[in-house]
Amino acid sequence: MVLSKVVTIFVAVLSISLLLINNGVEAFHKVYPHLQSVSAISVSEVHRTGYHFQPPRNWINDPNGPMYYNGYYHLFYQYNPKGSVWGNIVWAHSVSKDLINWKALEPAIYPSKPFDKYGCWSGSATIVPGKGPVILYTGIIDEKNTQVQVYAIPEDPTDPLLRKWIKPDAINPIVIAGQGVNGSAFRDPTTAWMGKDGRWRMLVGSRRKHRGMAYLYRSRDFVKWVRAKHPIHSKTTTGMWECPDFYPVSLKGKVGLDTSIEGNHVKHVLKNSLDMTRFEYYTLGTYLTDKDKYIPSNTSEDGWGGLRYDYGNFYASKSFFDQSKNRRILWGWANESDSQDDDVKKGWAGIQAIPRTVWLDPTERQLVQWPVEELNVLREKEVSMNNQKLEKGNHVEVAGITAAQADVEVTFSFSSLDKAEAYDPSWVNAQDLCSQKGSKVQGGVGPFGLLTLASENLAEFTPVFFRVFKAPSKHVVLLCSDATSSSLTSNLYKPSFAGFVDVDFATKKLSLRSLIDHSVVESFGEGGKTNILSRVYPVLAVANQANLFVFNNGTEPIIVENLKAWSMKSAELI
Ligand SMILES: *[C@@H]1O[C@H](CO)[C@@H](O)[C@H](O)[C@H]1NC(C)=O
Ligand SMILES: *[C@@H]1O[C@H](CO)[C@@H](O)[C@H](O)[C@H]1NC(C)=O
Ligand SMILES: *[C@@H]1O[C@H](CO)[C@@H](O)[C@H](O)[C@H]1NC(C)=O
Ligand SMILES: *[C@H]1O[C@@H](CO)[C@H](O)[C@@H](O)[C@@H]1NC(C)=O
Repeated sequence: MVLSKVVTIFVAVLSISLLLINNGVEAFHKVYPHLQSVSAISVSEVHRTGYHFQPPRNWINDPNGPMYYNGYYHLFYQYNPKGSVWGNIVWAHSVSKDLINWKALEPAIYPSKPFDKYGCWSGSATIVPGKGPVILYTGIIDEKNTQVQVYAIPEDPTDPLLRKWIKPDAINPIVIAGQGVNGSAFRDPTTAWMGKDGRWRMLVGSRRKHRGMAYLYRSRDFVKWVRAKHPIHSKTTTGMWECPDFYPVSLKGKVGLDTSIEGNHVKHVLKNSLDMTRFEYYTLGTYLTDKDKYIPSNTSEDGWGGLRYDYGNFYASKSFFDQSKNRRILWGWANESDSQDDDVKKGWAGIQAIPRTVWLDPTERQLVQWPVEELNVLREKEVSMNNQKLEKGNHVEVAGITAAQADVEVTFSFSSLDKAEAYDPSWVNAQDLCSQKGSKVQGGVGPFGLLTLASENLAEFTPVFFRVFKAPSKHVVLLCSDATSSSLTSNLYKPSFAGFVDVDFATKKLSLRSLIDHSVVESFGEGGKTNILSRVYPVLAVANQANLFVFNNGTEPIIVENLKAWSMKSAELI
């Protein structure tokens, strides 16, 4: 790999859009009319990922309609074919046999009808028995961003790649906002499920004033949809609910379930992406099928401080049931942490996180996620470290792999929790705590963990680390992924992302896996209980100048019991 590869792709046609688009009120649809149709002169490769999903150039956001059908995984995603900031959105389409290597097809859905003339926004796929795959998505019908729901099916259901999609005029749009529903806040239909009464159900995200909500619609034939009297769930002060996702998880084991499964052996998950905070949260709960109501469990906080799939940069996520391997898979979008001008210069923006298998933790208090097993086929050179002791202030290199494109799994242990720092009950926000107590603030038990994308002299590094605190009746564990020192470049968003980890300390061990990929560090704490994705843009720690270390900055000595790290091959994205 070379330090800075700049591949010239196109002779630029700098077409600057003269369209005057009203400035979308929602943060995510913030528009930069002067930038949205500026095509890339060249694509800067230095921070492009090697094995995360991203197209060769341009802007991407939400994953859409993921599914497995007739031997292929399909990933659609929001894509600007003309530039590297949001705008001109179509559904790009890629297919894969293994969720890691992808082949790009022509965009599947793009504005072509009065009901989607101003945009084809997010949506979901449902495989309807006897009918095949159906996509429901949000069409934009005017310059005021009025939203309706649209029905699309493959033109030729026998085409294994499902290349062409049609939107029958006779039935579309299938849902309009209707009485009492805010038509400019009415989007992102979910995958549908079938109730015991034989009727299909699906949700559409919305808000009423500041109350976030998911409207419920029912249909017998998937074409005529009627809104239920009550939303399936709503919550005050949470603002617009984007990209709701609603599905069952099994009480036993990691097996995933078809979205229509219900009963005593399952819990349900409701996830929403909060436009006001640009973070997601989910609750676990009970789906009362007779009333078509969802009730979050009393162990799940229903609101801004609730459980998160990921405590970093991860939004607009969507899951699907993979019937070929009986698992549920979660996709999420990670945006950039640089500026729009940087994105225009580098010619691309946005990646998809590595798809994750998701299941219910045996405690039934949270979900657990883990990168799909197929990722392991990209592992090549392996190095390991065993029983390495780390005293306070030590950092030891994990040498011999391509540290800018790597996968590392490590288990740390320690012999006592006595030195854990006292926990102050006012520390309820993990991210604030991490920004106060970064890797440079020495502690008792921790901070210890990995220094990823580190330059040799640690002028740049992104630490991913644990820190253990002692509260009156338990220990509190913090996992941080701190971008503060990630780059010598100023003018970047460098958050100290963090989450608490629900740990049973019987063993005095903590485990961590990090997927390191040039400008992304995607970490899974304690087997996937607390996960954090960070986007970072080092200038020194790039390509073969990047290093990986283990470190400890707490007084309690830490043992690296077992560490395995791999150089990762690049995925094929053609
Ligand atoms: C309808 O939604 C839009 C977009 O979120 C918002 O600006 C507007 O205030 C909402 N209207 C009402 C009455 O809540
Ligand atoms: C939560 O509900 C369960 C029953 O479902 C009950 O046993 C438990 O005490 C409740 N916990 C709290 C904190 O209310
Ligand atoms: C460990 O703490 C010392 C003292 O604050 C600091 O100089 C050093 O940078 C820290 N190490 C890391 C990896 O943050
Ligand atoms: C990603 O970019 C950062 C920096 O600009 C913003 O602060 C985030 O709000 C944004 N996240 C999403 C989901 O849009």
